[in-house]
Amino acid sequence: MSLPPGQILRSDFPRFGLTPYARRFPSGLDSRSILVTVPHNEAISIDIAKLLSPRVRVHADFHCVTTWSYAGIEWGGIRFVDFYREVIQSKLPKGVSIAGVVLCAQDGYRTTLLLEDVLDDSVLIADEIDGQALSIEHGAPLRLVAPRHYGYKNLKHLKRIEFHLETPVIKRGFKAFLDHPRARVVEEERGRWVAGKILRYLYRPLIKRTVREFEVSMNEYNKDD
Ligand SMILES: Nc1nc2c(c(=O)[nH]1)N[C@H]1C(S)=C(S)[C@@H](COP(=O)(O)O)O[C@H]1N2
Ligand SMILES: [Mo]
Repeated sequence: MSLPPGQILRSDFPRFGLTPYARRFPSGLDSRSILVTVPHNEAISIDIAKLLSPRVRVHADFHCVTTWSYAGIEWGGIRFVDFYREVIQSKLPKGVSIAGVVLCAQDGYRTTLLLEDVLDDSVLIADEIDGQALSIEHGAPLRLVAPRHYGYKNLKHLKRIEFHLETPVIKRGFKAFLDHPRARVVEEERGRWVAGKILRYLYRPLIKRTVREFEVSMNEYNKDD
């Protein structure tokens, strides 16, 4: 199997992220509702389970910016592009065109994607992994799946999607350096300003500690239950 540049295959699919989020867990695991905002409109709540958009299954590999990859996941859900056509397009005032989205998660994590990237056929709002309901580890109850983009664009515990007229900017200063507006895996867009080839070596040493921290937090959460 051939991997994208700089990636190393793992045999497991770890719970992962930025460590401040390791101890934050989702609630409302049975709900498939998200809040949606479009310009010049009130936020609306959409129940994904009630949409006409067909359910699909997509096979994909997962690539974290820190250089680990996990192969052969089957995600289940609806295509973002179908959701966009069914729910969003009719709510846009005439002449208005969307540039990008801000995705917001229950744990406070946020990320952005360009509209053209999020409307790609491979992008899902997913509620299943390998034929099972999404686990807490991998983003319950809903997660964005964008397999052509690094893991950090694949937001877990999705609670709100904002549609913006301008390319959204949510990270400034040092944090902006970690966040590429597109983060395409084939282009090795790991971050801004510094080449992906260099970032490989800065990120790789963080993997072990991060996996451990997320694992410990998950075990503590399960113990309290
Ligand atoms: N809500 C939320 N989504 C998130 C993160 C997070 O910390 N919180 N981390 C991101 C990063 S950096 C990665 S690599 C993937 C990890 O997904 P996994 O835990 O299913 O392996 O989730 C992404 N989405
Ligand atoms: Mo990541």
